[in-house]
Amino acid sequence: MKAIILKSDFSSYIVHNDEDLLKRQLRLLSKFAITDIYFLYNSNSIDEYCREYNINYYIADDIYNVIDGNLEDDILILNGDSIFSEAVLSDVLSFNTKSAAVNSYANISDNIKNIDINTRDNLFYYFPIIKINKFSNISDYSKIFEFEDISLIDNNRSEICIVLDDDIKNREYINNYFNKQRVVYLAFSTDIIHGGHIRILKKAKELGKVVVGVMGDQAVASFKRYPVLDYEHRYEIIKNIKYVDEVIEQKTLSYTDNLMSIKPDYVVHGDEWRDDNLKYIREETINTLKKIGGILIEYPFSKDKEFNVLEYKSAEYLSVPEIRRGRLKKILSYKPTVSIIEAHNGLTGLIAEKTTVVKDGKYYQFDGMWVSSLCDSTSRGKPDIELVDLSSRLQTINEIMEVTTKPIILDADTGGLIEHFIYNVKTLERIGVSAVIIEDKIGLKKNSLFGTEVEQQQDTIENFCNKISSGKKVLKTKDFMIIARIESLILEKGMEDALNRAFEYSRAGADGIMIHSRKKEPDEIFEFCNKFREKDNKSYLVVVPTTFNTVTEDEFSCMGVNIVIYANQLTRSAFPAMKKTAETILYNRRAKEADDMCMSIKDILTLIPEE
Ligand code: SPV
Ligand code: MG
Repeated sequence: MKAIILKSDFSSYIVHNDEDLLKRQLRLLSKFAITDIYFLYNSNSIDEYCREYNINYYIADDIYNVIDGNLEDDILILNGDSIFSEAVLSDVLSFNTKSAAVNSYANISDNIKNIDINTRDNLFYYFPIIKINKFSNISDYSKIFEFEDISLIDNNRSEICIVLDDDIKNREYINNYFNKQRVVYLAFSTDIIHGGHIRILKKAKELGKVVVGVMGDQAVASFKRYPVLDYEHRYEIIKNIKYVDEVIEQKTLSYTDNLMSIKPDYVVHGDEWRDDNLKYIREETINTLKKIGGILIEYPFSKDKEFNVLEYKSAEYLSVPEIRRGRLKKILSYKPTVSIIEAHNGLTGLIAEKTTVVKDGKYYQFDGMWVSSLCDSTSRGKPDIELVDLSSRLQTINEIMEVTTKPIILDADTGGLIEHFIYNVKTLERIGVSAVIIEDKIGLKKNSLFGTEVEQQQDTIENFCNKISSGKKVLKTKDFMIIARIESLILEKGMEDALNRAFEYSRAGADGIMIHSRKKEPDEIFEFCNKFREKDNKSYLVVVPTTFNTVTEDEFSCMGVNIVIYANQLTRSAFPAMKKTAETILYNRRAKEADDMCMSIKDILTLIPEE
């Protein structure tokens, strides 16, 4: 890397701490091992300064000759009268595009000019830094200043200014520039602090006082995996990093509240959020910064493989039974209502694990999975009558567990005989399932949504309580939950029976109550929730809104519901789609007509990555 410094005769401007513009530039360049420098204008101090920084210098009078003679190397072109931070220089040097320029900030005074992308004509006069990459292949170097092949790394960075005249205003500005304590804000959601983060923090520190907002667990879990280290741990670690001056909590994904309260000069972030699922937060942050006169600075995101490995390791860690099992209770401790979706194999498990949506600037994802008896049976082509035995159900759970990290609730039908249930509960707890839901029926169980159309028998309160307490007794951890499902409304036994059973089951040790209904209107569910919550504020309340599907999670939340289970929608949507495809192929005696109904071959091949 070589450098060309234009207009170094401005070097007599005092910048800061007795260091003039030229000396400052040479110090920064030598710091980045740039020690071959061409000067377009001579200055008295060149000799002395270059000796101090071990710089080989050359005097030239034509910039194009210098460029032509040094095509085998990257070349940095600087104006001798521009001031820029070390962080900016480091950014320009790391740029791999054809060439890079950096813009200056606002019109500070008439003499310190802003470079605008539209002011091409003035560019030669005003640009602060340009890097010409040796692979640029720019055929006509006189064109480089016409902005054809130049990408701006940022056109709004206040840590650059250009001084055109030595007047009192400029000196004042320069002094303010160096003396003002700038506040730099970063939000951290990560629980694995690696070299990439430290590099960004170090750069942030060069810009000013570093304030880090540590994101709350709920905010983190809303857009990526559940944090391996909880908020308190993460806060403690970040507080003790030497580049961090202050740590505060950022409760939400949105930066806005914290930005409005601390009004930082800069927000620093890796550039990966331009395209990932935080891009909406990025836009919101830019808008908020506009209001407070701050600037967003984005550094290239670290793509080091070793850091990715840490991420895989965290996912692996989260899938360990000990960790997965307790996560449902943890999420319930900070989220009033969790959202659970059915999974019946690895693929549907991945959908439950990875699906995210953004609505009104908020991120949503499912909190866990429901291994439904209906869907587990249906996917095997069997009726939902407790025909699929626990060993087979365990295979399904294992398949899902292999590729996911989220907590699992098992639909264990009636739970079977008490003698069997206590064995099964131990197994489920051991393998990392978070909760089992058993329904208060005996005999040949049929799906609840048949209601009274088929013969179904409800268990006695006594026997079912016995089943619950026997299961609770054999548990080894506080993480695993037994949830009692009440079929009174399904079997039209009345609200009073349902409530009576709910209180009895809670007394027997059930961690939660699932109240089921097959009515389209949610009235009986709401009535139950209200009446139950009048007396019991502790037990978790669970609903499966298959028929009463107009109610939103927020509405359930207001009714005191803690777990909403979407019990069968993946199976119910996949089946008609598959059937239609099969019929279309059969009808046309070829697959072409079905192609529009299918994902592309490329997509299916890359859907599941090898790692
Ligand atoms: C299941 O998903 O298997 C259930 C819920 O038990 S329901 O089908 O509504 O009975
Ligand atoms: Mg079921």
